Amino acid sequence: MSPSEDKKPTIEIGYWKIRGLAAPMRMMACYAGVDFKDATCECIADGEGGFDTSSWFGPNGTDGPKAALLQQNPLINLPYVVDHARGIVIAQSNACLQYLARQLGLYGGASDGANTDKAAAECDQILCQVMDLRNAAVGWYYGSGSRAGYESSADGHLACVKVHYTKLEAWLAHKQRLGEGGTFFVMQTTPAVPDFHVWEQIDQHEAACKDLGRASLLADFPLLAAFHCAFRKLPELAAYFDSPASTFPINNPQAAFY
Ligand SMILES: N[C@@H](CCC(=O)N[C@@H](CS)C(=O)NCC(=O)O)C(=O)O
Repeated sequence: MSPSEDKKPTIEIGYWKIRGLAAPMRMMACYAGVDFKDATCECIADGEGGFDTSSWFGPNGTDGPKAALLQQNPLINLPYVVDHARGIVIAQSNACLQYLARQLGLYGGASDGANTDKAAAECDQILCQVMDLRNAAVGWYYGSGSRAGYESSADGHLACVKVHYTKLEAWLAHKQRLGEGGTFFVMQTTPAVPDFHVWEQIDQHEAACKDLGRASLLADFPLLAAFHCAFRKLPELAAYFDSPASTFPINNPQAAFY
């Protein structure tokens, strides 16, 4: 099922109208076949170096959707997840991803023989590992000061990406050695919650390399390359990849790359 704005779905995913941190959540909902409200806010560049973020913060900075959600969760941020059926409002990406994973049966589970506690611990570790990678990437995209600064710091950032990729590649090799699959990060034949975020980070870095005229980072990481390819072909994700959300910009326009 594809994202919908007009029905009244139980799950609402709120974020900027970009891929950023919400893409894995949108993918998970599509993968599980649940209808969800994709509540997007737009950050608009005014062309003079300013950015209009009032669709989230409100015209006065404290009178937008954020202010209303703050009444329900003092930690509110973007992304957020609301489970309307149960009156639960969640902030912080990993907490949102973990909540969705529990609700949608994407926390590893025992469906292909995995031990549930072991699978959940594996999910949590990979989620933390990929968040380290994402935080480094955001520092590069948004913190380089200018496009020139972004380009000149590319070597440094991409060397750091390779350190993360080396760990993730080794994890897949380890799963293979144990006879526990090795195509996906936790389960043998199906994705679990961290696969969605790892795929998104790999894909964002592939796009960044292409934008800079650089070669794919995956040539040295055959297991990550195979994962990136296998995940993209999952039939359950066809609706997501056919939806506008899959082609939203990667970052907001304050970034050197979006
Ligand atoms: N640690 C938080 C970071 C969230 C964050 O930095 N959100 C940014 C966009 S990526 C934002 O614009 N938040 C809106 C706000 O501050 O209200 C998470 O993982 O969710």
